[in-house]
Amino acid sequence: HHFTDVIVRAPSRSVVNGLRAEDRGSPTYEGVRGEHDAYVEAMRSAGVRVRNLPPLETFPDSIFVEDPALVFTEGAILLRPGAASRVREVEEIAPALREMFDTVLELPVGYADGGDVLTTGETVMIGLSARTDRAGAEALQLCLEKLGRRSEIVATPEGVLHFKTDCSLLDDETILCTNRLARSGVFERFRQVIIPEGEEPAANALRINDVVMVGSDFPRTIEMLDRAGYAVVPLKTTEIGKIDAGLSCMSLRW
Ligand code: CIR
Repeated sequence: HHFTDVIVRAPSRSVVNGLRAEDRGSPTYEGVRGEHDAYVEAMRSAGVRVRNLPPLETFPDSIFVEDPALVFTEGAILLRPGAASRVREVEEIAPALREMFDTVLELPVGYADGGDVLTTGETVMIGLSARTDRAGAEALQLCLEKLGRRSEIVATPEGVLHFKTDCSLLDDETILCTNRLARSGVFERFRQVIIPEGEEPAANALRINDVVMVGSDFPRTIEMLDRAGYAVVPLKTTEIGKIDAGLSCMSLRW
């Protein structure tokens, strides 16, 4: 798939209060902003148009636009995030999506975070997690059907925030993923590139057109992908990593 457009949202000062499963210290606003700026620059260099939405002080995690919505060339879907503090991010992003897409569907029931959704060439994989429940996943399958997309419901490993925390698509046949997710068998029909032990957060990489963006804190993953022939763009994710985020979380892409 060739991407032409992305949506991002600038971090708010409140980002220092972003949700985290385990407290390893808060990120700094300046640090997050630096990582976000570099990300936007890398997106532009990869050849996509970037729509940069304004920061929202009320929503510390709103920089992670991947979670309240899903986008496809065929249309967008407004989701229902599984964290109480993030539910109303949906109404904040809805106007931009209605402006940019003719078709905007709404998840009617249940909960689903975009971070749990991996779009591959053939199917859309929806991972059940603490944020995405079965009711939400099944309702999402009906929305996806309306957009002409096949989908399947899969499991996210215990203790992992989102399905995509542990995987990303390198190309239509190839998945980059952690060993713990590979072991579950969900990617049997793909070629699998396994993250080196100890660099698990590197699994949330992001392929945009000819490049693969990877967290710069993960040298062994970078070297592995480099050797495999991918054009790797290392980006700093140290600060957003403190609030459980990675590279895919900061954009919606189509
Ligand atoms: C949260 O817990 O919702 C945020 N602190 C991190 C969201 C990461 N988003 C993603 O993986 N798509």
